[in-house]
Amino acid sequence: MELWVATSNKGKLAEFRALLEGRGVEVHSPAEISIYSSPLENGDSFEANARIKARALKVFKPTEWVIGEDSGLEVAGLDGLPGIHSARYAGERASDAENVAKLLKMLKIRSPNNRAARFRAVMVALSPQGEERIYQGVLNGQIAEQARGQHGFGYDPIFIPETTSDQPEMVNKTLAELPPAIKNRLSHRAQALRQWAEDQQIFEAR
Ligand code: ITT
Repeated sequence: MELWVATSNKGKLAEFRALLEGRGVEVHSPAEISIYSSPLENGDSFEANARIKARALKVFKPTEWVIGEDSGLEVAGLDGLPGIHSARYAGERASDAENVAKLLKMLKIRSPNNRAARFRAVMVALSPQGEERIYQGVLNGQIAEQARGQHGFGYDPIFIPETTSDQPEMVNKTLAELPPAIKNRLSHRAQALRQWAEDQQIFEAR
C-alpha cells in the first residue's frame, strides 16, 4: 500500500516512516512531485489546516491514501500559544532554534511557574475512494527551563513528556534526549497514525 503524507517537514516524515516500517506501507511525500507547491495554511484550527494539506496533495494522488497532518505545541501559561502558529512562532522563516528561544523568553515573561504544555496532532486521511477520516493525538508534558538533547525536531528539546511510575528512565528528560523509538511510542503523531493504521488493519487494535 502507498501512503502519501502532505508534509515538507523532514522530522515528521521520518516519524511516519519509522512508525510504519515493516508494515507493508510505502510512505511518500510531495517532494517526489516536481510541480507540487505547498498550500497556504490559512485555516483557524489544526483540523482545518490538516484538511487543506490533504486536499492539496489528493489532487495529485486521487487513487491513493493521502494524509494531511497539522500539529503544534499548546502552552498553558501562554494561553495555548503557539498552537497552530507553532512552525512560524518567531517569524515566517524562523528556525526551530528561534522558535524555541522565543517560547522560552515569552514563558519567562508571562508565566515562569506554570510550565504545563501539550503537543497536539490532527490528521485528515483521505481514502482511495475519497472518504475523509479524522484522527487525533495529544501528548501532555512540561516546558523545560533550557533546551536539551539532539534528537527529533521543533520543540522536542524543551518538551518533557509526562511519565508514569514504570518509566523511571524518562524522568525529567526532554523528547530530544529520549531515543526516537520512545518518542514514537508516545507521541501525539504516533497516537493519531496508529489509529489510522488500526483502521486499515495494518496494526492490531489495542
Ligand atoms: P508541514 O505543514 O509541511 O507538515 P510544518 O512544520 O509547517 O510542516 P505544521 O504546520 O503542522 O507543520 O507545524 C507543526 C510545528 O509544530 C512544527 O514545525 C514544530 O515546530 C511543532 N511540532 C509539531 N509536532 C512536533 C513534535 O513532534 N516535536 C516537536 N515539535 C513539533
